[in-house]
Amino acid sequence: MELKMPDLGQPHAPQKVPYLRIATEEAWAPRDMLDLYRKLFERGDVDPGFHGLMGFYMSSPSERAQHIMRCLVDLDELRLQHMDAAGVDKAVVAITSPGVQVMDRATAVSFARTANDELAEAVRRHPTRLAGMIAIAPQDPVAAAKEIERGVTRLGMNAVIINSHTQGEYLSDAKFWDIFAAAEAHDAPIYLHPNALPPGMLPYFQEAGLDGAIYGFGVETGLHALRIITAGVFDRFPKLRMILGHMGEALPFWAYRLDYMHQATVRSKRYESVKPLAKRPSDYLRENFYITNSGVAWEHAIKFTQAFMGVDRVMYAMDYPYQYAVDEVNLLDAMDLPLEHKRQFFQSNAEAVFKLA
Ligand code: 1DF
Ligand code: MN
Repeated sequence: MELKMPDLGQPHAPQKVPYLRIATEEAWAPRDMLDLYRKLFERGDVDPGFHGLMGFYMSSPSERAQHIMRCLVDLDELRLQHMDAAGVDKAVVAITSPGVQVMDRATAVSFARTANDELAEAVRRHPTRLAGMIAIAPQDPVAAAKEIERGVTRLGMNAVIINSHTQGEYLSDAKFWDIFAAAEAHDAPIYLHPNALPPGMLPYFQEAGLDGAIYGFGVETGLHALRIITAGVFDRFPKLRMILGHMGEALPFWAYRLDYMHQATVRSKRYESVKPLAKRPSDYLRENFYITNSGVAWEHAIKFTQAFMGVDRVMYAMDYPYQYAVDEVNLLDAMDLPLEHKRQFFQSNAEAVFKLA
């Protein structure tokens, strides 16, 4: 069998379908966060990955950057108009990467709160069209845990967004685990979304133009998820659930090798940091994770991931506005899948994971 890459034709409006389309990795930016970013860039000494990412989008005259900046700040007419044109019934919105994770601790804690209030208000304006994820500041794990509680109990949000590493630090470090305890206690899945690469990783990718969504994002976010798994987080918090975009950052494709080599590493006692786990790495992927297809409108990859994860753990995402490609919706509608599996992919898995209905 030949696995063809899809051809994207001229966009045409998606057809009416017997399921709702719920997009689950949709980005927004509070205007005052962008104002603060602007000040950080003017000051000069910012993280180079952050500068290469948001510094680009906020200053480039290119059509792509201008379009993205216009879309990012809107949670009303423009966004709903774009959703209508793409046939997206509901968007689960999260603060765009890196959110508050580049800020100093106190600023990040207060910015996360106001961003969540602002997003909750937009969801109240458009309750049938929007849902939100809770932004937190990992810089202050205790405050982050409280914000998860507030987001779930007061703001009606049922998932948390974390934009990968926080200033080069990974959630595999036990100092962050109050965040996992709160997410588990409130049954709020954590969407582990990409961030710009940390300084030690960046040059090898950036010099080839591969640091961003094309490749670097997936490598770094996949690494982050694996660090969480191998640190034993899911043995300590067995009910904790996480979500990965971009086809699980390719981890399902790695699963066999991860299991084999993890066991070999444990047995040979090669690293002090690699301790035995209760289960295989692939078991945590299948039992504690959900995966979205953000960025990948490719039937073969989606079917493989469904076969690996189970059809109830793979969800639709558009990654608006970074990949606003209306024709991808048509490709996904046309996948050779039973209607019930399409409904799970586009609608009912997201309703269950984000408690939407
Ligand atoms: C890009 C892609 C930027 C994704 C994003 O947030 C993002 C990009 C700043 O193309 O630069 O979320 N993405 O998830 O693929
Ligand atoms: Mn994204």
